[in-house]
Amino acid sequence: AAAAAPGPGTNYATDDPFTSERAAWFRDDRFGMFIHFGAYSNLEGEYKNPDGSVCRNAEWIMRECRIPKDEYEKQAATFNPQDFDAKAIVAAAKSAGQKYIVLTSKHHDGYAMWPTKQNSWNLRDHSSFDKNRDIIAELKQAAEAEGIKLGLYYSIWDWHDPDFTSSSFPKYKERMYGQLKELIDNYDPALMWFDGEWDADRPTNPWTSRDGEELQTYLHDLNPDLVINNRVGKRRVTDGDYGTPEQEIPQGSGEGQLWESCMTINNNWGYVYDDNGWKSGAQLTRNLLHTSSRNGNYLLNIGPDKRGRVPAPSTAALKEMGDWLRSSGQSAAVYKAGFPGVVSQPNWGVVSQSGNDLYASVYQWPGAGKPLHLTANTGFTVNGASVLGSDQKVTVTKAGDGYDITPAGDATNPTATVIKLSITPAA
Ligand code: FHN
Repeated sequence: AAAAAPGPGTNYATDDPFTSERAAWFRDDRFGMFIHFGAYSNLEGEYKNPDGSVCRNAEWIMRECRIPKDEYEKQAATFNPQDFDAKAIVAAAKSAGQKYIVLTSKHHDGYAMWPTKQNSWNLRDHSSFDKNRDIIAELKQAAEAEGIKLGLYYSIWDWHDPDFTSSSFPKYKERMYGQLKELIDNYDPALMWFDGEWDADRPTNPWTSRDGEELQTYLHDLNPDLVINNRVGKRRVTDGDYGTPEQEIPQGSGEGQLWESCMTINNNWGYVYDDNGWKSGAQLTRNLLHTSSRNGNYLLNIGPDKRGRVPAPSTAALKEMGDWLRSSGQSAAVYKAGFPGVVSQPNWGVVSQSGNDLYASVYQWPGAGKPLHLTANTGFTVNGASVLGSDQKVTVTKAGDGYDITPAGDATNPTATVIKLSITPAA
């Protein structure tokens, strides 16, 4: 996945998402929850072949394990996520400080997680789940009650629909447009997160740049405020509103195009019963600090199990992040904060800027008696400095190409120590 490319962020909505009112919430909120949940979750990472051999995968299990369509359909018919608890998921997002949620409404296996009228390959018509429940409606309601925005992921690539071929693609497209209209009419998402736009085979992907432009125009006709990722087209800077690096945190300033880095907490997007590769809360928090200091958003994934339950280590990591953000006002380094125009990023941590406040997050202290040095790119004066959550004195002196910062005594926070500098830019 390409990192956010610099350039004018103009798109087919004819405004610039980097400055538009429409995308203001997305720019400010910085931190979202991704949820990979679908018919694949029912297999929990493992498929037993008729010969007894076992094949392992997460949300790609249908294709990578070459599960025959009728077999995959058979297993999906037993899918019963009876413990899916939208309120608990929203509470987990809230505990992390996440401001929006993006749920996979349809992944590459084509299975719709809402009662679509376009086909019967969906959670209501092809499962053992309560026919009166609609998990997207539940999530929407729970999110709205907590002031959290709902976004929906939708895969263009479809392994299940027989019309997903070059020759009968128009028929598929019609159903796809129908499904997208249902999603917007039923759940009024704030954001659409497309995927599966890339060139691929088995089945080949006939999606073109032109298809992306048409779709974006169609969606903005339905809801002019919709925020859309760049995989609606072919990830050009003009496709959608923002770039989508995946499992990586790009360097650079992020100027010119909005971006959002999506990442897993363990090693898979979809649930895998023995995936214990959990990243630590401190690591995830630093990733979030890093993205905001580069004008990016962080979309952190959870993969509920076949009953719809969120793995406890995910919930714990999310809470750890939120606890850190909430303590001592450290969240100011993230929300509404971005790339610091006035200083360069240091090698001992990251700096973000919000108005005339700089937030220097320290990961690595330079050594006893040595100051933290900040290189200034433009002239400014420092009016005040403090360590968030502490009343210790911080000395700031002009030095070389910028400023030296020295807290009095040990200011170590195992996740990051945030030093706030209030500045006045030179006239
Ligand atoms: O193939 C998918 C993958 O399963 C997952 O959904 C990620 C999330 O960004 N996107 C795709 C790969 O780019």
